[in-house]
Amino acid sequence: MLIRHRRRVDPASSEITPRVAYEKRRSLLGAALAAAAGSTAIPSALAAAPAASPGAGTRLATRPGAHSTIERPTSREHVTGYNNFYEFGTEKDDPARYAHSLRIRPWTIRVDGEVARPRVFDVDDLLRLAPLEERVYRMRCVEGWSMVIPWVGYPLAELIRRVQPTGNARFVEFETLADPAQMPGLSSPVLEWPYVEGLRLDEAMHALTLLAVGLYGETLPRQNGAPVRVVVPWKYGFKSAKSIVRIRFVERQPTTSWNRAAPREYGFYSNVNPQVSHPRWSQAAERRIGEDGLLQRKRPTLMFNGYGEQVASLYAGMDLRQSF
Ligand SMILES: Nc1nc2c(c(=O)[nH]1)N[C@H]1C(S)=C(S)[C@@H](COP(=O)(O)O)O[C@H]1N2
Ligand SMILES: [Mo]
Repeated sequence: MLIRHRRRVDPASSEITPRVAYEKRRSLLGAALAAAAGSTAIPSALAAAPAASPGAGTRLATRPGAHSTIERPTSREHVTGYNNFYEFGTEKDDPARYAHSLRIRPWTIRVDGEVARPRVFDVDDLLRLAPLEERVYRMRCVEGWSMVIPWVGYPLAELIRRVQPTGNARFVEFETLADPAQMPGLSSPVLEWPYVEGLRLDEAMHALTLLAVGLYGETLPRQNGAPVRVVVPWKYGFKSAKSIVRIRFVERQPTTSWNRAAPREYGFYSNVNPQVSHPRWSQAAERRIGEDGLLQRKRPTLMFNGYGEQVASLYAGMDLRQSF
């Protein structure tokens, strides 16, 4: 178990992937994606008014949102070709290769627990729940790489206030799809399925936290967590759960998949923090995907992934070495 786990997170393997091999994989992937896009082309009218049931890669009408970084977005090829989505395998190109089997319609999200108005949302209603914004966020994986991704979505708070959390709701648990018929990675016990993540209620309500339904102006590709996921840009990537089927409001801090798999390595908070090393490597620097020439220097990792001004107050008085 430890060996399998080690293989997954050791950043060295991706660092040493020969550039030529990587480029070749990328171009194959690009061709596959182009073919897929052609076969699922949808009339452009949908951009103005999302259809009853748009598939993946459908144009969305968005407006620019707050908090976007001015850094150059990572190429779409990398954003959709270099992924972590263990339900489809543990290699970075597995999600793009295998996620085609994910059925994204019909899709519902059950929202329940400590709320006055529990509800089952159809994903197509979620697409219209609030105005769709484009938010360009830096994202940092615990493995030591980062990307800049132009997400489409709206604050998760929009959904949360509609279900009216009770006074007992202190945490939010996200449960994601676990269907072995659609997800070949579930045959591997690398994590306990379903993949579960969680946030404190105030983190979930924070203006930066998105319910994401798209990227690069289109509905989410399957490998990025279609049809709906969360995006929490000041935390390591694994907090941003993909392909969510249930959101539960609870009183106690939920047990999460990564914390259960390796409690010493993955805490509940998992705020990006260059001062707290992963037990097996430093978190002080990161490799920006797409800039990974062999001579490219790493970038220093910023506290809260550079979003400290917005989120540091959430953790006032907490020892972030203890609550890592
Ligand atoms: N359901 C699910 N969500 C998940 C994961 C996963 O394996 N399963 N991986 C996480 C990790 S480790 C990262 S870095 C991000 C990657 O998101 P991206 O591929 O869209 O960039 O998704 C997160 N969400
Ligand atoms: Mo990650």
